[in-house]
Amino acid sequence: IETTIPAQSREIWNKHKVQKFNTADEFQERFISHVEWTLARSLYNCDDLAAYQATSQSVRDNLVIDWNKTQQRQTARDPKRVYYLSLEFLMGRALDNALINMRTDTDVRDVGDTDETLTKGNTSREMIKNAMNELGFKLEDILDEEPDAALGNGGLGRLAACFVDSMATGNYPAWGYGLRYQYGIFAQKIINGYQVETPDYWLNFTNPWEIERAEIQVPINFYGYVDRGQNEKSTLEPSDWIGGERVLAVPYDMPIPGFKTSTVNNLRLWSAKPTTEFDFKKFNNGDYKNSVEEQQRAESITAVLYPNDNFLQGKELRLKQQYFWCAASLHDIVRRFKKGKRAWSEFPDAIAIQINDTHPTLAIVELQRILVDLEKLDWHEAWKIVTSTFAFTNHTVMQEALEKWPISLLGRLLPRHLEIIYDINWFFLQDVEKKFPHDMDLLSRVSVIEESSQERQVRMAYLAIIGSHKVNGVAELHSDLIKTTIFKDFVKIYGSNKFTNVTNGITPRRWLKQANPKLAQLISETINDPEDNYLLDMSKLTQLSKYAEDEKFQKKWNDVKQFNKQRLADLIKKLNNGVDIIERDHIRNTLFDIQVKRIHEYKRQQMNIFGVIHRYLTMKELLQSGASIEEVVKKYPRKVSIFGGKSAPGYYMAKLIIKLINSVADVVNNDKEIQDLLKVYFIPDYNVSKAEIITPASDLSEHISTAGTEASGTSNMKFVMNGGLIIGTVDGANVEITREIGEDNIFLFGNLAENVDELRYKHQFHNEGVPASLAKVLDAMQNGAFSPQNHSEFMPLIDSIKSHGDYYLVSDDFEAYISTQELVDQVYHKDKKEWLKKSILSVANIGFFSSDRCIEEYADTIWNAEPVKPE
Ligand code: 6GP
Repeated sequence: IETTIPAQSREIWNKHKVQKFNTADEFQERFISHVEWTLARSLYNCDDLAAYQATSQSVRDNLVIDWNKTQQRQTARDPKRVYYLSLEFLMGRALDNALINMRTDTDVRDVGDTDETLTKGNTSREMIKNAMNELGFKLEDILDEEPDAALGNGGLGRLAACFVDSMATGNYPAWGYGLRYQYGIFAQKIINGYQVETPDYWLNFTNPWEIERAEIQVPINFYGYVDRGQNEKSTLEPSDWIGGERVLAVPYDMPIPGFKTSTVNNLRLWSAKPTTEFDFKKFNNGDYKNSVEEQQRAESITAVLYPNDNFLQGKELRLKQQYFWCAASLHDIVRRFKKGKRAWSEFPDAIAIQINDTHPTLAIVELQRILVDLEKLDWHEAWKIVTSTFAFTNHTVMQEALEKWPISLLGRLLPRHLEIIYDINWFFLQDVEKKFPHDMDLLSRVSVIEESSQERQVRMAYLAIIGSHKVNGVAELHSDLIKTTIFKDFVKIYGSNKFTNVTNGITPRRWLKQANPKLAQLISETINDPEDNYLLDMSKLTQLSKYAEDEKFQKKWNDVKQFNKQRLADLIKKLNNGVDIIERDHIRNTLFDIQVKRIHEYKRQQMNIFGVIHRYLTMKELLQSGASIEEVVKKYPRKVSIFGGKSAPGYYMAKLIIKLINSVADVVNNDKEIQDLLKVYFIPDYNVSKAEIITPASDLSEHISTAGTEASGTSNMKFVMNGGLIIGTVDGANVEITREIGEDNIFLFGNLAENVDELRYKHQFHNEGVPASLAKVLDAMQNGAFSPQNHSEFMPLIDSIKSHGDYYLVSDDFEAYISTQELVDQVYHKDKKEWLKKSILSVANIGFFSSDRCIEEYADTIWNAEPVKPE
């Protein structure tokens, strides 16, 4: 590898080579130097926050050494590189994860300490925990000081975070590219039952996990015009894009440590800065303040994450974010490629770019622009390179999420890119015409330009398909659906080989080892794997099967669950102003029923809360007809319904669902007659670090989307991996989860995706009313049972079912939902052994859903990339 340091100086460099800490002692020394030198604090004013920062800095030091070596190794071997472009990386906290993944050079085991934690599944984490204790700090408290890196909305963003973990763990030479938002997803407060959004200024106390690369500044242009000289060349020839607004993109790097490997990959997040260019005209006119203010506006590009999940909000600033990030990332990728001095035609052999949904689609156009306008390649030669480089993952079939940008906006912001899009479309439509002559309908259906009545728009998904060599869905059902619905015409045009499936996965390091240390320990003991190798090969979990009915083992298994339920109850108490929702003594025999995810009508939290209301009303009826509490308990055993999730700030119906949940909680939790038999709680500000406490505590979790709407879901995998059972519809990855764990171990119900169209049609034209069980619920709501001050408060939820066609088919699935819930109660309370057996068998067979498997599939079938293993 090249360097400008003269040969004779290298000896000195090597003599003073930095070293990782390997022992508790060395860690403490490093910690104290960071307290003193990095934070300029001391023994006398080191609080938990400072301790968190000094610990993170120390751990980061170790990671940076491996990070540098990883980059050097990859530069030397020059393998095919993978770039994962995602507008969202919902990383959560970094420190605990780093402690679990990090390797010290000597892979420290017992360091002479007799603390019992050192004798079990020994990792650097235990070593540091003890070292912290000696320094006067509790690791748990220190970890709690870290704000979540909440640079994402939901499933799509968290998937990207699991992927970078697995790519590092699998030693893939892979980088993530995203944006460094100053404000992540808003913090959610619940005030009088309503969601209130407050800003998430997560960088407040500075972020020890990022390394600013201030020396790299990529100029990014917007607006302006295209110049093709005097004699009007064709748009296919190199053209100049001139003028407009200019900002700088500065990268911040986050080290991504693999598990049980010294590979540390990079997540590069771009931040917008003003240029140092200056408007001298304004300045000379004496308008110094305004000339600075305009520049300052540059920073607004990366100020805030758009808080919508599965929904397009067509704002100019969002399009600016997208281009800013695509252009900066491609500049970086191309610069790195050029260092290798290879021919352009080899670009696709050197690089694979995966685009996470359509948000990075402009990267396709930008690469074409770079190749044609700047590198002067022939248009078709360039296009061949582009299409062999990109691959596209679709994450939703929801119409309202499919990105479309008005031609007028795109053309103004990116005039040259619009020309290129037109040309891409032109050649594409010519090919279609050749294959399917005179099919005007087909041409207009697949055109990248939608000629709708109001405004012509660019269909980003179509552009993404045309510009990629592979298109994948995220679960089998979803990948089949996109081929028969939204992308049907493209299957006809390209053949079905272009379309493939990679079922989602989750990282077991965070979602098992980190979130559920007790279960992880029980597993490693039981399958005799003290080194936690099962976290790399989850098929090892099948060894648990033989203990599924072993009473002693079942007891241990149950104890872990009880511990985790207690931990969640403690969190809820803290969030609930110190008031317990469930009495301690009752936790053990209370079923924890959890639904946590973004609030969306298609995810049907409304059906869940209607089910709770139904249960409540029926219990009341039983009591009023003279039944004793004991008799009621027989039919409706103790249960707490826990909800959590954010609504997009502008999503009226989702916000109303949150309010309904809180209003029902208010009534049910304060009903003396019902006692502790039924409780409802909405956990405010659901995020990754809360999910780590919530997920291990479920007995049952709900994944009850209208069939065909949830592309995959990933929390379903997390809950099962933590020994919770699922109630769910035949949707997304629930289908494959069922196949893996067995249909006896999951509670499926409801209509199938194939029947949805017909049911919707029926609602439109023959309104048959709602089933009696649901009518009872809706009537109570309408009578103000949960809104005594305002009986019509929840009418929009009622109307959407009764009068507006029940698009999400709540009325069609409600009875099956209720009866399946009753079945759940019976198994849980009547046959605990059976329940535990299901739970154990589920974990034993969930290995398929490790994101390691998922990344391997991408590498083999889409990227054609190989790992680069450290020696
Ligand atoms: C989500 C899907 O809704 C979810 O089912 C899936 O598990 C997840 O992506 C990861 O693939 N989609 C989004 O969050 C989204 O915004 C545009 O799609």
